[in-house]
Amino acid sequence: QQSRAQSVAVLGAPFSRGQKRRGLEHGPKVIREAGLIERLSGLDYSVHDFGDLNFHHPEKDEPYMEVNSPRTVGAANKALSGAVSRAIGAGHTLVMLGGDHSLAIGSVSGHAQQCPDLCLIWVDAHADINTPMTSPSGNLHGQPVAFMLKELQDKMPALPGFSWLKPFLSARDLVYIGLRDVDPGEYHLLKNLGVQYFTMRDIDRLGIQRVMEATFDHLMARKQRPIHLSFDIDAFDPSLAPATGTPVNGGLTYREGIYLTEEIHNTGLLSAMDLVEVNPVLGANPEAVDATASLAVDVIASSLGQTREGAHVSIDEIPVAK
Ligand code: Z70
Ligand code: MN
Ligand code: MN
Repeated sequence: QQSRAQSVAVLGAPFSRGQKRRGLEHGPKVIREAGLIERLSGLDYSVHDFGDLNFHHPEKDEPYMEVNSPRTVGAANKALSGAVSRAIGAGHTLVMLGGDHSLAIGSVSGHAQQCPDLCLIWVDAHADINTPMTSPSGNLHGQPVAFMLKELQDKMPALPGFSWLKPFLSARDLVYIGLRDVDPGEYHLLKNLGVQYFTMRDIDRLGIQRVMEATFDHLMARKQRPIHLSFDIDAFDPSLAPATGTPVNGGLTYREGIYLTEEIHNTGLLSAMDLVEVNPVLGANPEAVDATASLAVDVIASSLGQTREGAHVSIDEIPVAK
């Protein structure tokens, strides 16, 4: 039914300068402490834990126009892009643990270096497609998609720290799921570019099953291609994922999120994924942090083939009675 890659690479990106709050740099640690490596090993993968990247932060990084920390974010993503490209080039399915969502710039671009025909499924409460000129916050974690899209090339200023990056993705190769907090400039861009997106309202109308069918119909209409899944934990309802910086009411249920990732696995095309925006400093108590980190592990395991049906570990035969 599905072709399962034999090896998964896990790469931590302890980085938070794509937004203003502290804590996201501890995301990889709490996701690992929630048992990620053990869970993936239990799925019959050989798991290569590449550890956490060591980011060098430039000392002086003045805002450029309204954008905060451009050199720091640019340099971190350049390093991440290279590491992701090498891991995928070595044949691994890549799991990137954030960190803030600006890291998708490096993760998706590194993936695209190896797989130029990839498509991108962005699961998030937010569209993260602001340009530096439309951004209401100056935070780069609200802008990563704008750096990727070829169609936005002439809308993007030359930001210090980003000269290494060329836009590499077409708007038609992108689908959003879970949107419910879209800025006016973002809405204009989504409509203008004709991006396929499914808001929480669309999930209410259609159900998650038809949303997933429509997602794959859109992306695979002409041919099958590798999938990059960029999963922001704030796509989930804040009752399930409280330890994150920008909770927005009315998010994915647990079952919608797991169905979504099961369907991604069932395509057999998942090539890399990001799990971002888990912020242990923002949990109201340890239980809130544990719940969010444990949810992150469930999302990753489900994307990589853990099933509710129980088929993910095969045994040859029922042991005979002694
Ligand atoms: C807003 C901005 C954002 C995540 C917040 C918010 C973006 N659209 N993304 N939290 N994960 O600042 O651009
Ligand atoms: Mn995001
Ligand atoms: Mn978000």
